[in-house]
Amino acid sequence: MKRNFRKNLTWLCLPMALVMLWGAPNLAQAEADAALGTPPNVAPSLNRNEPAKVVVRIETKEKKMRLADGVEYNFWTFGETVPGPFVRVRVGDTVELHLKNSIDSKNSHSIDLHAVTGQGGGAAATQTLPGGETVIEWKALNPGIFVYHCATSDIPTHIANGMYGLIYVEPEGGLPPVDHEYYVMQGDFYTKGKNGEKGLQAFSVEKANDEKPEYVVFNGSVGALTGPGALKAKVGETIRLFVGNGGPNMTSAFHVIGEIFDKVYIEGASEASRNLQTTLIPPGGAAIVELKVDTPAKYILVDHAITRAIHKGAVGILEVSGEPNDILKSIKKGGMDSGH
Ligand SMILES: [Cu+2]
Repeated sequence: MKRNFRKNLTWLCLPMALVMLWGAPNLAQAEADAALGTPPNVAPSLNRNEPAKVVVRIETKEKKMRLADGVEYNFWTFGETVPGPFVRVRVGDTVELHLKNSIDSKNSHSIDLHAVTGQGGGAAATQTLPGGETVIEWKALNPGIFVYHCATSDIPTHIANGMYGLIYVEPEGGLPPVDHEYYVMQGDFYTKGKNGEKGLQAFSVEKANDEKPEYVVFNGSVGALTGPGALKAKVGETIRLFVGNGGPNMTSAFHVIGEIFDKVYIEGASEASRNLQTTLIPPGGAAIVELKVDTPAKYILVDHAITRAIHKGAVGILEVSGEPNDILKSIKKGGMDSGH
């Protein structure tokens, strides 16, 4: 009898202890941590018909990473990647955003989300010291694809070091389903050493002010989207690319060699334009690009300001596998085989 009483007491105390440790669940409004996407992956579609309260947690970290073969750079990041995590919410949502700054950071950081209406896009309230955390709550009033970036002085330095990412505010009903969604973001980098100079490279304020980058890349490094990092699809599939530009300075002439964009939500507009070849993506801007891949090939993502692609790194590959067909045929070759 006594033993049973003790046993029952244990079972009663355990849930009480858990509530004390983690706080009582708020049954009035269910909250959920937003799933985040690690580039080149996006966060999954929400499949929600109603707005909700969502919690987004991002940590800023300063981290030495590869910029190119043999070239390292001390990146400042959201979530240890460049670009930072892909955030996905729905129009009408209330978003509680926690910005943590790693204890190991040497600098304060913050976040200005272009999806936020209000002072500094959240930057005024999120200036966060190393080891600290700030929290804002905001209403997602407008649907679309938006850039977020650090806005702590010196702002150009923080952005040039890699502090940017994309947040997608899904419209009511979302977008039509596709086979693949990918997350690509361009950025320009200003190293003291010239392009290709080996070793750990320091940031050059002079080159940034002159807007003369040594590197222009997709997803934070030369080759991030080639080789094992190439985006993949099969013939006949539909692909949606969320393409952002962190800058800080270069406007992207985004193009996929060998494909035509079936749809582009230019600068993230709500209405799509059809059958485009190249779309301009300004620093601090983004577009949604959709294409159906009709024939197998290694399609090449570029900034069509082509020096940046060929000599500064702005190249990615969309590798499409499948049976060859007669959409493009070689009839007679010219004895040279170096075209793209
Ligand atoms: Cu920062």
